[in-house]
Amino acid sequence: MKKLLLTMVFVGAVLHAKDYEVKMMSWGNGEPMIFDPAVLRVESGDSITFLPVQQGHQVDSVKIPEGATKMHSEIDEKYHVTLDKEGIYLYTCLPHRSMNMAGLIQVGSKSSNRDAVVKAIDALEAKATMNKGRIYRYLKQLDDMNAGATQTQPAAMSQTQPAAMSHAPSAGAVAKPSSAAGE
Ligand SMILES: [Cu+2]
Repeated sequence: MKKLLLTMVFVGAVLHAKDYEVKMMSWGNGEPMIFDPAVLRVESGDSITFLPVQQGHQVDSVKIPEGATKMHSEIDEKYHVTLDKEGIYLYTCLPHRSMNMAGLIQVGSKSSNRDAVVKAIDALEAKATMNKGRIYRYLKQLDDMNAGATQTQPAAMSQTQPAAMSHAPSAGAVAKPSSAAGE
């Protein structure tokens, strides 16, 4: 019985992890050279899939939480990454770095590396020749998300939740005791 319970807890934890999709685009939301969505707030253990929906883009981390794994993809690669260190991840598309093609992901509720991220954003914004001010706007969005995180989310926000669990078997179905339980 203990084994069964442990199995159910484990399955529950795996089902909880979500996968988010970020599109890499030359044109999106009326703007050139953009990640969509460019600002995300996820939980530790969640993953992101970067989709090369238009050509010529990739992902490179600029600032990440201490101990986190750097992000790096090839151009036009579909790139999947699991984020398990809490904090803010600032990333960019290297070929379009000077056009402020960048994004922010906060993992968990801690933003302990925010100062380092702001410094890195300052450096990017100082060199930007296009879409100036865009990453500051993203940072503001993230701050707003964090400020609202303790309140009830508006109904419109809930639609941005990915349906990661729709194809997964239910915990009940997986946790059925097998006749081969060796106890
Ligand atoms: Cu790009």
